[in-house]
Amino acid sequence: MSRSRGSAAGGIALAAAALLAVAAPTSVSAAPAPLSPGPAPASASADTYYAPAEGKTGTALKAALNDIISEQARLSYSQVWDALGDTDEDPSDPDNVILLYTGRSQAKSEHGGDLGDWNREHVWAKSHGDFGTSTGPGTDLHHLRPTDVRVNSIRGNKDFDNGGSAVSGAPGNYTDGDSFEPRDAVKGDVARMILYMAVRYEGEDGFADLEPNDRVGNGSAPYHGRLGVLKQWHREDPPDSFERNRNEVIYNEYQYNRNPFIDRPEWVEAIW
Ligand SMILES: [Ca+2]
Ligand SMILES: [Ca+2]
Ligand SMILES: [Ca+2]
Repeated sequence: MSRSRGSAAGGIALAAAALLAVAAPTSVSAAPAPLSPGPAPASASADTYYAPAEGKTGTALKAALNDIISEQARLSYSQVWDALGDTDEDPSDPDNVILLYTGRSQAKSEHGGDLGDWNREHVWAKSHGDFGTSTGPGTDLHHLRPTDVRVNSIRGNKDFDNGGSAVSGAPGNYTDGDSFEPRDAVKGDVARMILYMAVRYEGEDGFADLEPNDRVGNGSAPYHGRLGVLKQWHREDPPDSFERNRNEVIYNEYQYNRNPFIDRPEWVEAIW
């Protein structure tokens, strides 16, 4: 059992604990490693982090990873704006972020709700389990990305699958009435974000048990599809330096937890 989850705590106590975690992140028991200089992909620190999960597979692995990654600080939804400026910073322009679906590099300051702005995309659609934008899964940086306002709206709460018509203004993205296909360069990112959410949220802390399935049209059920396609995308688009860097930034500076499927891609097949 994770030390951050007291069984006697009620909703108010949990909310207070969440606020405390944000206000004083150094109190998180899993002390983050200092920010390492330069690009630092999955490293020795990640190996130590996963020690309790080593050698496990299937549901035992999933349970061990849930315990590990549930030790985290939690942000408010308003804190997510600045955090995304760090996690998704354009490596060649520190004033910009890279948008998930379009790949556009855009000023960090141009966020908001107007056409042409970037906003906060919930890759695990927040209606799938109805977690909204209160502190919890709705503010978990591991599945939040900057996206073009219009493309975010087109994606809506659709499940992920191959196929459909080209999305104008977002080359390589496709959509139809029940699904969305992101561009090739972020297909694996999307898959690993969905699978992170499935392991992190197991029906505790008052939030739904999020799980992948092999369907589209899941609507408001706490499921996200399609698993078979996501696994294929995970294989075809392995973690790159941008994705590994954002995992490090979230771990070192914001939440102090990691996405296991970026660090250990083989664990997707070991669980699903
Ligand atoms: Ca479809
Ligand atoms: Ca990628
Ligand atoms: Ca789950």
